[in-house]
Amino acid sequence: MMQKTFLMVKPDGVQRQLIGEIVSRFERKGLHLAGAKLMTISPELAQQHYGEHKGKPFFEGLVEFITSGPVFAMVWQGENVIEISRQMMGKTNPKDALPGTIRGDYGVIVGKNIIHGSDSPESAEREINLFFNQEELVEYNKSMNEWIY
Ligand code: DAT
Ligand code: MG
Repeated sequence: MMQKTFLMVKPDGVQRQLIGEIVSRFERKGLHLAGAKLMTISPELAQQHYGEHKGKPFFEGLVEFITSGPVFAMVWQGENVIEISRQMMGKTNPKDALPGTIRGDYGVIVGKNIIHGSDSPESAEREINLFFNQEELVEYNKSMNEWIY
């Protein structure tokens, strides 16, 4: 199933200079970059993005953290990209994330877990539309794709 997903290097990942490392992992996997930008998230956007967590004890801290510095927002495309990218990110809490995953390799605590990724086709569509305009998403072919599919 060809899908798109929304992935984002969080402020901790940007400050720790992990953008290149993270992009590189998805590129080498064979996934296809459809859009990307460095941006600062407004409190309004943060509350919308994390709307499902409103009312939870960590919500205020989560909004404060995600707005605390620039993030690197991305759209990636590929067969089953939502599930594949979640696997590559690792479990939400870095203490449970396996070595070899992004959170397992670079994170320590749940509040600073380096990367966000959509967890379902519905959240992917919602989050892509929240962060990107249609014209910011680029359609193009890479000849390498015939060696991946
Ligand atoms: P994920 O980012 O793996 O989709 P989530 O949607 O359950 O995880 O939570 C969103 C973010 O909120 C998560 O990346 C880090 C933060 N978070 C989740 N549970 C938390 C907790 N118990 N304490 C502090 N922060 C938490
Ligand atoms: Mg989530």
